[in-house]
Amino acid sequence: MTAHHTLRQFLLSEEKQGKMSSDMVLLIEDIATSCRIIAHKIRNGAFMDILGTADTSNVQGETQKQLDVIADEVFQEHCANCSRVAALVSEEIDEVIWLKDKPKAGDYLVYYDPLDGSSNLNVNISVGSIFSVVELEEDLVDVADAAVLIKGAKQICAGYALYGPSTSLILTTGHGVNGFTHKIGNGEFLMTFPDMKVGPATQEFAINASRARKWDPVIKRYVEECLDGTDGPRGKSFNMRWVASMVAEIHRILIRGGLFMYPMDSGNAKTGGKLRLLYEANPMGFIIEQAGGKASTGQGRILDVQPTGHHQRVSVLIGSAEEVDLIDSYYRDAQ
Ligand code: AHM
Ligand code: MG
Repeated sequence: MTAHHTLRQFLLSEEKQGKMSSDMVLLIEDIATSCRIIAHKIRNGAFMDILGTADTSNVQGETQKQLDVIADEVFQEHCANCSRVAALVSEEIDEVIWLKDKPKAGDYLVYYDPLDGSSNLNVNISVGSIFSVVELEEDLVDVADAAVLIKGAKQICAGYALYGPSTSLILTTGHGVNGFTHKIGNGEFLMTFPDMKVGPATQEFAINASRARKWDPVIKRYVEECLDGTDGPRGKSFNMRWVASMVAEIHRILIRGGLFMYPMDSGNAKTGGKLRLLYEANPMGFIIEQAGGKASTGQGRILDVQPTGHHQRVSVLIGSAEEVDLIDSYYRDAQ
């Protein structure tokens, strides 16, 4: 049987090679602990009666599940352990959570969605946690929320945990993408997916087709051409998937290629799209780019979008490079 490296062995070896700081090792370990705890709570959620809705809504006006709130508390508690973390930005919390009064350049900002896809919880379908880390660019005399509005291109770490049939932890620190699986029994994350790659070509795409009437002409054209199969301009058959859990869709793409789309359409144009830039689109974009794929808004690279708000939303096209390039070219043609 293959001997798998533990997450700690991997992190310490990366630190030794100068690929990450000792503070980043500690922070990733704290995030991994959060994910272990959340996985346990999800697995036992039905017994604890926590799979349902909380009597609260978040800043986006979405009704929170009890586990959204619990998962956020777990992240807040554990991310605060690393003394270099200056602030947290959570999907579930309106304000930026400042942990330091006078943050210094190089301090970490952690953006996270503690439980993505939580509408899937009570039907026992995969959900996940997403996280992203950037460094503060300058010392702050006073904390100011505008300081967290940093482009995704500056991320120094991103990852997600997928709570599926097994719990996976996928990580990048800008040196490729590596995947770990939580081993039931000893509690370790062991490396099971080293150096993950997204192939350039695919015959699979994911989009919420119930929104088809709201799509712009480019997305309509792209999807119609895929559905035309071997008789159409693409000359090949496409398969379609929709889990309604971005983490599960991105994980599938990392394993076997594909394209994930949540574009801006006439139904979500007022907010700029559905998915959030800082803690959904940016970390997934960084991971997919590090694996050789692409991440675009249709108007440019997601990682180059200058954030204007910490809960900002964005149009998302992520996955195999040939498909993202094709849709980008359709947007250019349409101008
Ligand atoms: P959430 O952060 O409130 O869970 O919303 C994000 C999720 C993504 O995981 C998923 O891709 C999308 O929302 C599903 O949207 P829809 O309800 O349109 O299927
Ligand atoms: Mg989310």
